[in-house]
Amino acid sequence: MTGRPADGPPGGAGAPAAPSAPAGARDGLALWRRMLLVRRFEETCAELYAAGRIRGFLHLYVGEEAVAAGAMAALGPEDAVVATYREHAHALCRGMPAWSLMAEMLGMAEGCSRGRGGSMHLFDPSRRFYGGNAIVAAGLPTAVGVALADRMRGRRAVTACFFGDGAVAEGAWHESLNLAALWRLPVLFLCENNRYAMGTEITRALAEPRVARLAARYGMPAEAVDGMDVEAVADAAGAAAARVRDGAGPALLELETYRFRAHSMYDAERYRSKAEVARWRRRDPLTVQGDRLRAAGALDDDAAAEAERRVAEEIAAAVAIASAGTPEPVEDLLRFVHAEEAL
Ligand SMILES: Cc1ncc(C[n+]2csc(CCOP(=O)(O)OP(=O)(O)O)c2C)c(N)n1
Repeated sequence: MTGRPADGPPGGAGAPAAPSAPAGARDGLALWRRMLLVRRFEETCAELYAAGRIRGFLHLYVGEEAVAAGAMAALGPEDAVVATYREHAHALCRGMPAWSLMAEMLGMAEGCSRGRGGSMHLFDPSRRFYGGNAIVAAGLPTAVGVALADRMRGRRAVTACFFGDGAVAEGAWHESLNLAALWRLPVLFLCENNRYAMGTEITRALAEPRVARLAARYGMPAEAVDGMDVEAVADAAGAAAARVRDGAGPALLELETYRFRAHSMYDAERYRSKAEVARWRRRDPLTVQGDRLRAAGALDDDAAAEAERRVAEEIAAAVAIASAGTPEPVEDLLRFVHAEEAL
């Protein structure tokens, strides 16, 4: 089969027992489960990459899950999302099925971008998910454009725009914040401040390393938030998104987080110490939320094991479906290079 199935897995066989949770849920256990799905999905991607089944670049989000899971819980289906090249978590938390992402990773025609985009270009217009983007800061002008289009069409929607601290040193970042503030566009800027842009530590790249302070100079409300705590992210994003949706203009959250793994699959990590990584690992967002749930009596060993089992099942089904997919036929290679109508 060469077509792209709308939503159900191709053929139905091997369908996940539990489909990916829809975006927008706001309950502590659901947030923890969503982070668990992202973590295990990416661990599986790392294995498939090592086995040579995923090619090209692969940037993992391990350690940063609270940001995507928490922020996405503040959005509804009418809102739009623009992500970066480290966007598996954003896609999963937006409710895209794991199998369509996995098929994309393996370069199959059934993948969410027909196997042409790979890890860095996940896309799903049916969920208003306007993609990952390989170019640092390129999502910001896109997000401003989407927000402008929504306003011109009279839609009451927020565009959530994720980007890294590395994007802040780009001209496009400043142009986008300026225009969004000047025209009071409904953009929620979400800085995933993991302290490093590849091997460059933030204080070596930014004269003002407190991104929220920079954003405030453009006249928008901006605050720094603990990005290892999914509840803190969801609270801050919920409040900010509500103001943006009500027409108050753009806002920015600087989510302080950390990536536990290398920048991409190959990176000697000479720019940071093992002790620093170990220090941040003690604040693993899964542990922070898991401990909170256990203390409240909402999670125990049995429930955790059951959640692990369901996630493992969903991912195994995703890999099976993706593995049975169709590599793009050679005769189709020039399709979509130009709009179909133009051919
Ligand atoms: C315009 C542009 N310049 C340089 C690069 C090369 N590059 C890829 S990732 C990266 C670092 C980006 O760091 P950050 O925005 O903090 O995101 P993170 O990787 O930390 O999630 C750079 C410089 C690029 N992809 N695009």
